[in-house]
Amino acid sequence: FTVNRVETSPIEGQKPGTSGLRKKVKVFTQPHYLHNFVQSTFNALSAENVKGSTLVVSGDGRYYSKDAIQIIIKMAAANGVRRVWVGQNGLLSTPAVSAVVRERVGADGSKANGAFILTASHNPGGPNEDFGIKYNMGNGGPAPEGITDKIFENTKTIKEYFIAEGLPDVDISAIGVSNFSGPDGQFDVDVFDSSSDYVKLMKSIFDFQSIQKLITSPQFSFCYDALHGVAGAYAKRIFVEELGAKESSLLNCVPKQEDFGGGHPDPNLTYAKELVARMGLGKNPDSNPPEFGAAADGDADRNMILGKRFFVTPSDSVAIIAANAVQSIPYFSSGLKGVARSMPTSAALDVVAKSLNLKFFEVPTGWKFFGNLMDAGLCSVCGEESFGTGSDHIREKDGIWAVLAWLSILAHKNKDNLNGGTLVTVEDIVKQHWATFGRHYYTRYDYENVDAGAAKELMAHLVKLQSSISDVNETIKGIRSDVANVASADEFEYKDPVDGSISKHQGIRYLFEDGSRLVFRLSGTGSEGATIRLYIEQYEKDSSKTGRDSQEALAPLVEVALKLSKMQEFTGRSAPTVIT
Ligand code: VG1
Ligand code: CO
Repeated sequence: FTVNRVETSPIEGQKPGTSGLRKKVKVFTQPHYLHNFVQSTFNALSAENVKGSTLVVSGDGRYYSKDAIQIIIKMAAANGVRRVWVGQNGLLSTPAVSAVVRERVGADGSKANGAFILTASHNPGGPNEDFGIKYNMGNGGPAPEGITDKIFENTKTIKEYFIAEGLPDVDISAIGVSNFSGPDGQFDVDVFDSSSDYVKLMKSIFDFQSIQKLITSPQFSFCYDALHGVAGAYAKRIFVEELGAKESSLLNCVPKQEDFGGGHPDPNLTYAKELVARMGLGKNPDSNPPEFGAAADGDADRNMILGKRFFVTPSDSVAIIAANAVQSIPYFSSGLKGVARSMPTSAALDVVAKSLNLKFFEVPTGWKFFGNLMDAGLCSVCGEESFGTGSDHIREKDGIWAVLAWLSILAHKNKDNLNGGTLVTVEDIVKQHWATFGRHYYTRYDYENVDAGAAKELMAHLVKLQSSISDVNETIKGIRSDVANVASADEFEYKDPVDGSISKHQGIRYLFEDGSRLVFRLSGTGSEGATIRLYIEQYEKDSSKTGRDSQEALAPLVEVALKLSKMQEFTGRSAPTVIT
């Protein structure tokens, strides 16, 4: 092939958000749109990560992925990349990409320098929905802000990009290496099995034998919903082939990835309706639900954990995993290096960290902030309230890992019960946790696709209020006299303890004297309008009061949040679009 230099000009709005660039497919398919972003990324990387490098390109298989992969292969070749690694059919879950970057060794001994992940994660897919792209570094984690800022700057000044001419489309459905030659010498495309590296890693972390004993025990029952996303392929390999789960325990695990069967591949109580009903919750609940249920999002980095008729909040989930990791998961048997959560995630993890005397970190929203801590050996387990949980085995959150972590805890707690004893259930584990550590009542209200100007005004209003805490407290007393006083209020700012970089404006916080919190943020993953996220949290230490319904327990704080922020006035919305 030869290298074609194509003249182009900047296209507005290519700023990567919380997790890469996400836009409607129609935006991505505009002339030069993807090309500009890919070239701007190559230009933001140091030369050794481009020339002669090894690049992973794959994703969750959503609409436009196959075209995008061919474009990126051709641009990689033209920019001097030595080899591109592609999961079969272009499929790799986000955690599997991270695992491949960190663990895979090519037949010629090569290791990956970085990856393009093609996904818009939990956003719907299809010709009228979302596509997305993000770049991950050689540690397997999302590019830090220093790099994403540079990419964005490059998109504003780009004049040219490079693309191979005479390089045929590569058949990504067949495993094997194709060789080509260009001006810089040889160029290879290596298509490999999408799940083997990931499965191998999981087997090195968990005790598959003891999980298998649990899953195949007649006392236990299991169900997993991939919401038609890329998790399906991994679920079949791991839960059915390795761990002996029944094929019928898999829901929506045959990928319909181009549009996820028309659904919204987000594992929460609103969008994972089928699983929720199967677990005996929500509308039309099944009468005989399984003991354990879980779901993933489109790219399989998120997880929702359910017990029989019981929902585990993600904030509790990470705390419970941290509290039980050393006893239940071989990978952690010599102890945890530390734990971390994103700022809006509840403080359930803080209480565990304190009691186990672990290092603890609070970072801004988005997985990229955990990577530095992990690379520096400061953090083993971390999580976000948005159904993200993971560990330092990779540098992305990991949906199937979280399920295996829960199965490990269940297997450990039930190791003597599987011959007819009484099963310790998911609900038992959570309630026991609350009894020991107290409960953080928690809920998140999302106002999706509101007018961007109105959302900004609401946020500005909340910042302005922070200048007088006594006025805020007076207002609150007028709304609800049974809510504690605000002790302090600010905008969250983070100084990375490893590289000293500072991230400002990471969410508006109101911190109450009794430990309650209200947090307001604008989403950085949407592709249309603005999404306001309101996070509400209240701590209850008294174990006789930890069994309440969370919406009921939080009602006073919710009322304060909505009135203080003038939510309806600014947005015209009387109710959120999603409550988790
Ligand atoms: C959301 C979540 C955040 C998560 C991010 C990416 O971001 O709140 O916790 O890390 O999605 O998850 P935002 O900016 O919309 O609140 V995923 O599964 O979309 O990669
Ligand atoms: Co995701």
